Amino acid sequence: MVLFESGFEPSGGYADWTSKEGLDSLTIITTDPHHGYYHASAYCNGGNEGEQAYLYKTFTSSTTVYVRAYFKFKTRVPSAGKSYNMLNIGNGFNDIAAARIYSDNGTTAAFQMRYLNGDDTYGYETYAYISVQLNTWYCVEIKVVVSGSAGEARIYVDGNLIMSAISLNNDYFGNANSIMAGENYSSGTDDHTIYFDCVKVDTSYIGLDLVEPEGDETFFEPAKLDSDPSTAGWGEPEAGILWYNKTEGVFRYWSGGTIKTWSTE
Ligand SMILES: [Ca+2]
Repeated sequence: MVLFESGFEPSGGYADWTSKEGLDSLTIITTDPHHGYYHASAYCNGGNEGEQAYLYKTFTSSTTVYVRAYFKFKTRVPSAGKSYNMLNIGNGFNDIAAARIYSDNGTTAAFQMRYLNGDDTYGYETYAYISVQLNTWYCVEIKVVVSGSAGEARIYVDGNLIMSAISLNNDYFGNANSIMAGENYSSGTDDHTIYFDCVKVDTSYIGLDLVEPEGDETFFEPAKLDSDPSTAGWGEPEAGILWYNKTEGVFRYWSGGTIKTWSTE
């Protein structure tokens, strides 16, 4: 069951999120979307330790929650011994599990998982086999199962499970009912930017966003389509990118992980 979804379409805002948090800069821009027309950009100026610029969303609490988002790290990796925390599942503002990138040398970075295990006590696991590259979109997904003894925290990158912690005691704060995406306690003192897009929360595994369609197709800015084909008596398009297939003469759009044809029914 989908609990929340935001790709910042069709109008480029974040009104569907609960709040923007942190003192650093979080903006919605069109520079380099993973999908559609808009994406988020979180910038920390490096003035303080533990800087924050992120979007916060609460939803119906659940024992099992997945969150998936795409991230592109701009500017620089964390300085030596530091991390950028870009995605969390929590209960309120309390973290249950987080996806981060960590650098031990200030030159290369690795994905890292932080997970609750005990009474406000956290464990860490670092996956050294992927060297995180700048200017590259990564599909990052976290799974948590909340339990006093059989809790789980897992991280998938680009559809591959890379880290798992099981048999956790992670119910100290209660069930999962929130996510945080962007810069949530970035450490180090270097200014940097993280782009993100295509955020989805579900009670089941989400996986990769769909690949770009191939063939004789033309993409439109969704905001323009909102006003145009409605004159033909068609219903409102669902959120997500729309395009026109010239060969078949139909509009198509992404919804629920599949390609659908946009029509009156
Ligand atoms: Ca988008």
